[in-house]
Amino acid sequence: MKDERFESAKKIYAKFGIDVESALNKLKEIPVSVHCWQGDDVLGLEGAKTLTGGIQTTGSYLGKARNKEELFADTEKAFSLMPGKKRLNLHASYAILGRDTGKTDRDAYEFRHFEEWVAFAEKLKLDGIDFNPTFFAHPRMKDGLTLSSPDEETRKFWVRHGRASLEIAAKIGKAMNSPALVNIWIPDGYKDIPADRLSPRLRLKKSLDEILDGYDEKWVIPAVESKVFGIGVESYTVGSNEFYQNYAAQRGICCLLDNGHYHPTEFVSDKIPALLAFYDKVALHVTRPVRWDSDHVVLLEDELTEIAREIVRNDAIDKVMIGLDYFDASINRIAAWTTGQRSMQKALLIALTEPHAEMKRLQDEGNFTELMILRERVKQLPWADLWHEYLLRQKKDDDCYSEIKAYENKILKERA
Ligand code: RNT
Ligand code: ZN
Repeated sequence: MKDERFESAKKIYAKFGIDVESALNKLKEIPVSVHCWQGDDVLGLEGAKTLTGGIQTTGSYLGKARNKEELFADTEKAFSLMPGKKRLNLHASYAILGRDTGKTDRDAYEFRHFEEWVAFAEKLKLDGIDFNPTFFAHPRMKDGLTLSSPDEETRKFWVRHGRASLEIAAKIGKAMNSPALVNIWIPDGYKDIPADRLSPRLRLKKSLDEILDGYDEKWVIPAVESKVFGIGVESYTVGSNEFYQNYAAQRGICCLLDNGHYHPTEFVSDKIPALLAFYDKVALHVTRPVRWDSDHVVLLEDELTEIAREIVRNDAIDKVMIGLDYFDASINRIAAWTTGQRSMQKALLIALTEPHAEMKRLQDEGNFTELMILRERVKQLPWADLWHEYLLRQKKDDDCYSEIKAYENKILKERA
């Protein structure tokens, strides 16, 4: 029997010239790279007890994953509740070291330390794995610095980590038959007014050159992620927006935009088309900053929808690599994971079912009155009926709470 909600919505959309079947088919093929680090408050599998490097999780909801078995189980549960095509976004700190525990440091990690993750991603039939070197929460940070450190031993250690990460990622990309995005984010900066702003940036530039000296271009897509400030490094960030955009342009690599990493009146939705004018690819960390880079769970809000619109209406679905980056420890982590991924999908669905060509035409004709009226009418379109149908087809329940609560009662509560 045909679903009445969907059939009625289809007719309404048709009046706006929108083919909803084609939109639903596109939506399920847009890969979203889901971060592994929501499951354990970004602690990783190396035994870290605290998070350092200007980022922080807050909250102590029960059931945090404490080892690989728990993290695999929780990730699998969360992924089972997420519709659409998914990739896994891994950090190097999630290495599974086994017998190398305590012996092998980050500068000597190898592909084999991540093979279990590859098997896991294959088991879940994921689209691919993305990989992040981990330049934080580690004793080899010196005075809060890594790749920009004036201490040559420190700087070199982190260069080796970056190089090892690119090698690991190339093997992961090949094993998954899908190139891995390798995102470089470093916490380097100063709490108070620096005496020298240039030298750290020149050292970072040199370190990046050393890391990127010869990598597997077929299986690896390197990216750099800028930031405005972090906790404890409020006055100065070495890897600023201008620094990385120029670096990426010069080196022909990719910029990663995290929408928590700019001044509050700046919008990543506006930065995407600015970069698309110059770059073949743009990577995203989609998050929700509340007053600062707080990494709250992504919800369906105006800026999220605007980000999705810039991807869809610029025909950039194959150019913009969508990744999620948030970590809330104050609520059920599986619910946090699932809600953020579903919000991203909802925003994409909304963007896929708007009459962009018509609206662009009105803009070019200078018909701003009709554009305004159309834009407001488009807001009334019944996208929720399409979402309902999409979830039916994806065999997911809109109300995922009871399933998450059952998992919490059965599995998470036991982790006292
Ligand atoms: C930090 C950056 C970075 C991290 C992850 C864990 O501000 O956003 O991307 O959140 O790599
Ligand atoms: Zn980020």
